[in-house]
Amino acid sequence: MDIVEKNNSMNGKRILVVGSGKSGVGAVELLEKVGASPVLFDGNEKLTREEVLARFQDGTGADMYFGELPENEKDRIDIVVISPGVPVDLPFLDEFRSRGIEIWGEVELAYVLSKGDVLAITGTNGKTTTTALVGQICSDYFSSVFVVGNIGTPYTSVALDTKEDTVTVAEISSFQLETIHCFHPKVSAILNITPDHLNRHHTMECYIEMKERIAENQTGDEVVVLNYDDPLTRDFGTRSTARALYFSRLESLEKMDEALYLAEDGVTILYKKGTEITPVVRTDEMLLLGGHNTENVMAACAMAISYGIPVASIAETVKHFRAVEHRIEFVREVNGVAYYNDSKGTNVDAAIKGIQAMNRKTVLIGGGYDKQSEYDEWIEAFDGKVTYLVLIGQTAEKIAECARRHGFESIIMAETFEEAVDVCAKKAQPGEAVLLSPACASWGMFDNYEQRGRIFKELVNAL
Ligand code: UMA
Repeated sequence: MDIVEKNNSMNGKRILVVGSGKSGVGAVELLEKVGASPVLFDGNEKLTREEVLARFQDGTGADMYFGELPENEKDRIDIVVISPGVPVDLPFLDEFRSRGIEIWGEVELAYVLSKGDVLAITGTNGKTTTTALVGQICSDYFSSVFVVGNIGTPYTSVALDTKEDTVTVAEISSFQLETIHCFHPKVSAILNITPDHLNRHHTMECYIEMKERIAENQTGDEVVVLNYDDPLTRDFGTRSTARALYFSRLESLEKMDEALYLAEDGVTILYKKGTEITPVVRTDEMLLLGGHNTENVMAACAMAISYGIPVASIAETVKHFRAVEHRIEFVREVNGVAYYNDSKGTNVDAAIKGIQAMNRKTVLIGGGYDKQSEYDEWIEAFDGKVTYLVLIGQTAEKIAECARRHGFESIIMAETFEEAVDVCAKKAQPGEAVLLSPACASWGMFDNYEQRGRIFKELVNAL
């Protein structure tokens, strides 16, 4: 089907869009542009037409219903397009199904109305970083690139701007994969699969099945990039219709015909094809830190190589690519000390990843709002790397007590955030790092973690 036919097939159709968030607004705007008659429905009865209208850049003539969808409206609908946050098993969707009406996701709608190739990424963790990186690699090499999906920009919002030579890089969640039909990436990736969103998908089997759908329309000459270190994604490679291209951070895959893995030096990412082995980039040249980011970079490189982008161009982008804001984000180097903003480390698990990612001695800023967490595992993860723990906020005393219980005594209490950054600058030696990764929410001192991270960067930039 070419784009004109696809557009025409929407023309004059009455399409129910469910959910009035970003995806719903994107879908309605797109449908109006292709001559369809969208009807917007949101289950939240508290919403008003004015409130929802304000979310549209150029207004909309769409009929809107909140809370309840009138029976007579149900009879007039040709297709239903749902937002990712809308569960597929809602009873009113079953009613449409029993009438033979198709339920599409917003991603499916965007896909059928788009041109060019799609590179799609899913996985439980690392999707956003990998998507942003693949997007940057593509933007540095091709002229027309869009980065869309779960990362925050609805795919529908760019669909009509795509051309035959456009590359659309899409972060696709399991929610979005539940409602695809034709969606067919040229190259796809599943980074890892660990339990998540089980309230929505009910069982782990269903969650895995949804993730695997990313490759269901791909053919044997197209590539699905898979993590060899994850038993679930490794297993999928033996069943997928697409050709599996594995990457591994933990094992040498030199016996495979084509794969990405680390060289014996532990830092050089290699790409092997046939008898040829090409060094792609060294992890110690990258601004992205941590084992999890090495995996994200390997996946991004594998996708880009499969899509025909030269290794030299990929390596150049990877070396300069900064983390997504507030996630172990490199800020700057001052007097030989590297400053990192991990304000997104709002809980113990995330903060453990933060300190584990540091490859040198670190002065660590922690503390904040008290969520009644226990900090033992975090302190244990310091692993001799933390030279000083600088504490702020409501939890400072509780964390200090916990640290002392674990034999960690190099604690400095700071009254203000400014004082904390100041003391870090004084204590950190050249060659060391300063890391803001507080293991606590920001409330009490800041509006949210974004504000905390931004103020940290301002203070660091003023040093
Ligand atoms: N709604 C209903 N009925 C329901 C459930 C929700 O009408 O049964 C309505 C709500 O009242 C609300 C609207 O749907 O008005 C919200 O729709 P949505 O939850 O799909 O949110 P969007 O604003 O459209 O954002 C979605 C993604 N949200 C979810 O998947 C929950 C965003 O991912 C994504 O960035 C955006 O589309 C653009 O593609 C966010 C997310 O949390 C970041 N994703 C999950 C994750 O990353 O873990 C999957």
